[in-house]
Amino acid sequence: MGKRYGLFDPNIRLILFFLKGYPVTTQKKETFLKEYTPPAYLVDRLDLRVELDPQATRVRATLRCRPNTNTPVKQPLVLNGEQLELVRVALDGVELSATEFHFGDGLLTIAQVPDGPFMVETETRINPAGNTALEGLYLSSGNYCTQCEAEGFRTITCFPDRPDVMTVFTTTIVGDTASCPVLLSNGNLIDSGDLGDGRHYATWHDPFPKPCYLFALVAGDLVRISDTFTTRSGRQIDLHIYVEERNRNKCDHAMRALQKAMRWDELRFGREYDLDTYMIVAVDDFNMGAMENKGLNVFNSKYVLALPETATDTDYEGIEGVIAHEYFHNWTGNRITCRDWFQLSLKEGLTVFRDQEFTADMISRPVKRIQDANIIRSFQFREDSGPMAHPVRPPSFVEINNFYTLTVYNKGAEVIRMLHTLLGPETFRRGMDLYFERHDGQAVTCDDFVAAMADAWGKDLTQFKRWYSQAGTPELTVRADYDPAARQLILTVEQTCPPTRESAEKLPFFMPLAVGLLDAQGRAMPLENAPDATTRVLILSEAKQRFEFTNIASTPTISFLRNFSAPVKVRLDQSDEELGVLMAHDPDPFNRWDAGQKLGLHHLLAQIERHQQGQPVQVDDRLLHGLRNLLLDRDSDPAFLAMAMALPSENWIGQQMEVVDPVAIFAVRQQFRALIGQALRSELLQGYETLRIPGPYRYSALDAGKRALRNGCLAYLLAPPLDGVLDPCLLHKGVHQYRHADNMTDAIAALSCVVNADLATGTELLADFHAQWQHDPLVVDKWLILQAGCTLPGTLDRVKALTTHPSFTYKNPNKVRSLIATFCATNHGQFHAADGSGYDFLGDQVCLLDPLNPQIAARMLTPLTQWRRYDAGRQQLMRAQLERIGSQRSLSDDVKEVVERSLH
Ligand code: B3K
Ligand code: ZN
Repeated sequence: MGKRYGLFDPNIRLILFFLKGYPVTTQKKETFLKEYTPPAYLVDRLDLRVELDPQATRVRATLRCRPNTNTPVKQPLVLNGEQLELVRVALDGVELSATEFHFGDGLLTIAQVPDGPFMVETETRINPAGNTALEGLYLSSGNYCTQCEAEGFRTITCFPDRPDVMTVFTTTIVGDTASCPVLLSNGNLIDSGDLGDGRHYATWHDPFPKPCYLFALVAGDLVRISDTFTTRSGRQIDLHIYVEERNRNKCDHAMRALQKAMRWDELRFGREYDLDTYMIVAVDDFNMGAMENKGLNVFNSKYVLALPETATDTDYEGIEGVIAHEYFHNWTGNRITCRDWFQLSLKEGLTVFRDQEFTADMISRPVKRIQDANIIRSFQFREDSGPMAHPVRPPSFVEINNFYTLTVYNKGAEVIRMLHTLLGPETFRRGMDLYFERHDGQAVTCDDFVAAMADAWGKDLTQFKRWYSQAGTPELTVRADYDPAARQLILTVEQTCPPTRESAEKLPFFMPLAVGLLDAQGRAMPLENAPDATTRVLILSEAKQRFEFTNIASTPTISFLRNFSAPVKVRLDQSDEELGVLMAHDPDPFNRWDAGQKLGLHHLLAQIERHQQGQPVQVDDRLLHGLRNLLLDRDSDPAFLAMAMALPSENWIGQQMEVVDPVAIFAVRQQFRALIGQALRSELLQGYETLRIPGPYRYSALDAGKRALRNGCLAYLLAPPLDGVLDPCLLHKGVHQYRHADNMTDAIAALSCVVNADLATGTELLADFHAQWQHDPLVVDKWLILQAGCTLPGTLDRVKALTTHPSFTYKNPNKVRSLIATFCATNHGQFHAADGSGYDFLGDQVCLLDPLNPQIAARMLTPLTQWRRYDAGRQQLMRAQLERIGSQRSLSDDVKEVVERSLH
């Protein structure tokens, strides 16, 4: 028997011991936007000296402070400081006695400070090896790294840990020469040397004032991959990616992505990089994707490392997008930052919009738009209708880490996109330029951003700002009345928005609705007031509004909400015939895709009802006909066709149901896939053969699209019939592809098909896969994902067994996400088993994770927050788990906030 890990891992017990050793901080209170007050003191300069030691790192800080002129009344100096041991405090060079300061409840308070500028020095001790929360300074694979956003800096040293205090940092790192040959921090290296005692040091100076959440420190045994970038003004920037030796050969794609992002930001937004060096460090243990620390990004290795044989096309695309996102933060986030954390979307929504635009230019605009709209509809809408619903600018929070959400990020990006649609690209760009010109070097609010846009546009955006203050997804009801005699179409649009925590009554939103009309033959009808003659952008601002279309020669088919021009739900009755016209002819690719989704949804929902009544599932000919046309389409982008071939997601189907029946949704969707696989067998086989790409693997958008479509064909062919056995010839195709693939995309696609079709063969191939890749953590994640996502019976038991497998550890967030979140958040058919076993499992996992890593524990809880959407039996079982978690003796603020919001 192998070594036991998991709960009984001796290392974990050691860590629990260290956690207990920390001073206990009291429970956080809810913070409110309306209570914002400017900082009483600013810190112009911070000199840090960090002497690294795994258990006892010594941090000496010198803060040059001055009173903030905006605060009239003299106040004590209050610095944040948590989970650290305070050794010494001095004011203007004089050590303070115990009565001259107070340290407790996460704050260091010095009551008496001089009227003018003054200097505070502190010495603190911290324990990076005991830090499993991965916030502040911690160790990953033996290397030191930091994560300070949002409030991690206060666990490194005492400081006003708030983004509106912007400081010039100079950081000296002292470390063991042998184990930490590399010592990095933000900005430029200004000094380094040997200390003669087995240690060396490096001093970094960052000339750009920044909030402390952008501070970073990295130290360890890393290799450097370098290249350069020449800016449009001719400056040469050194680009370095730091990784562990074993990953040296996996950085080419990330480096190219960085160079592309740098060029793109110059061309599209006129933004040039400012420092002389740009560094990226890849670490395996990281709570999220990456972090935009000034000049020194720290990345989850998942978003840096790629080789054709280890990374899929999706990974390649993800790397390009995340590298770009963090790079774009240099202007939207770092040079112009947030005044307070309520303004998080100021940087995140805007930066997501920028990375979406970048990826659209790198791959395909329609494909990217469909992907992003899918995220909103499948996941953000769900968040918006659950207990964690909050506006893009939340009015309050207990733990800010719980508000790094789809709403702040992705809906925030949709809000920016609506501005882009309303203003048009040129005016939008002028608004961006104005924003940069006005606020460079400042910590500002979402209001400041919208003001720049309003000024560039010359119109008032007061009503538009409701998107920042009202949560919930607006629902539009659209009625179309065509009068052939008057050749007139009237669209009547009504908007409502369900009540949410922060506001029961919603005022109407202001939004652009892009609309086109098609005639019976599918031709675009010319429209008056339409900039491109066929798409008109209606501006909805009232609760109910009428829009007239004149000179409309025949009954039109309406293409509503083109390009998903607003993040809303739409009710517009359209027949299958109309959807067929849109599916075949809509010049707007988003709506062409969406028409197919609507048709699929319509049939799936009807069959789910039949299934619930015990009747057999059938697939309508119209749907098969539509899918066949897609398979025979040789003109469209294969990536688009791959998405059009996919059935609506289980989440999206669930959102159309009054009471979500996850098991029925899963079963019917599976049967649809199997029935489609049988009915279109020859077309799918033909597609599978003709889409084969000759030659070795190369990542390109076109090839990735072809692989996606081809693997989509394979997935339909291998969809297991619920009441029968899969044709062994087809299974063999999957096995063959897995064994002969020269790249991870094709290998994993085939393996996934086999694992979900035949348990015995799947188990055999999984063992082979593990034997081959057990030393590559990112590939092991894929191995876990396949098993946790397996839709054949018995997955929960296999997942439980995997929690004690040597390849799994609770200390690595990627592993936890791969195993636990894949099962609980994506394997709906099994997680929602009526006996509550899935919920019970998640309850256990959250309790187990919370003392180790509260951020990750709180994320894992998401599926349980949705309990109100299910039938009474499931509601009770899910609720019971939330209550069980809530009753744990010591619970993090992160998990407590999610549990409490979910139950009350
Ligand atoms: N700004 C970071 C996220 C920090 C999350 C803190 N819990 C990554 C990003 O959005 O680019
Ligand atoms: Zn970001």
